Amino acid sequence: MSQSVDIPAEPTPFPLAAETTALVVIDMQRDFLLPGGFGESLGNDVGQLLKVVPPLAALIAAARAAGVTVLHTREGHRPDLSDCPPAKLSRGAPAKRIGDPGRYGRILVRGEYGHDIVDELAPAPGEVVIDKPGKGAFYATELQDILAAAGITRLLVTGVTTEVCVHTTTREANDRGYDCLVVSDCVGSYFPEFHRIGLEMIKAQGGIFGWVADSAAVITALQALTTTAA
Ligand code: TIU
Repeated sequence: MSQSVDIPAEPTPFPLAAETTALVVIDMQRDFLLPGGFGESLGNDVGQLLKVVPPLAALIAAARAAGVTVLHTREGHRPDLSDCPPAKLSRGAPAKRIGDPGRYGRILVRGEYGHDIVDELAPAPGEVVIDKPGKGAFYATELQDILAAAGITRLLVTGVTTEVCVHTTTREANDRGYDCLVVSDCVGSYFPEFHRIGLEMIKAQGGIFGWVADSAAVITALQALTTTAA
């Protein structure tokens, strides 16, 4: 039987076992985090997202040490934009649209520098990277098949942005039967109020979408797993 350690979380403790858990790192892409990318083109203060990087780097390192699967996602589209719905392309009045040339290449286009993950959180060799056209990581991707093949039923959810891709992915996962813990300081939003309320919404009503804990609590549990497995 696999070793399990409880993470003190809200609304209840969250049992953590390396074999059945994946750390999902959502869309920590240059286009969302760096000045001149898609996030800024939407009128957002990208500085709000950069503070997620140091705690998330520490969490990823702890997960790898404990043998927890680490998965990354990237939001983006084919170069011909055939997988980008017209409604997504035309929504709002951004300074630049998806597919336009930006400071880091064509915005949110696969293969471009800006579409890729920031250097500090680069996937390790062998870690799965899911390319997704939507906000949720399950829609039009192979994520569910990959998790099922690996026997993973519990997700530690991190990345950006709290109320958009993190929430959509957590809701998609919850409806598919996964237990999700959202790591509060490893998710971020351009809007601090949406971030705060977004976390409240996850754990409300007895954990309607899942659990919430900070990275210190999760890392302590990961380290306990690492120690007992050694
Ligand atoms: N705009 C915004 O808050 N988010 C996105 O467009 N994508 C993700 O959240 N990844």
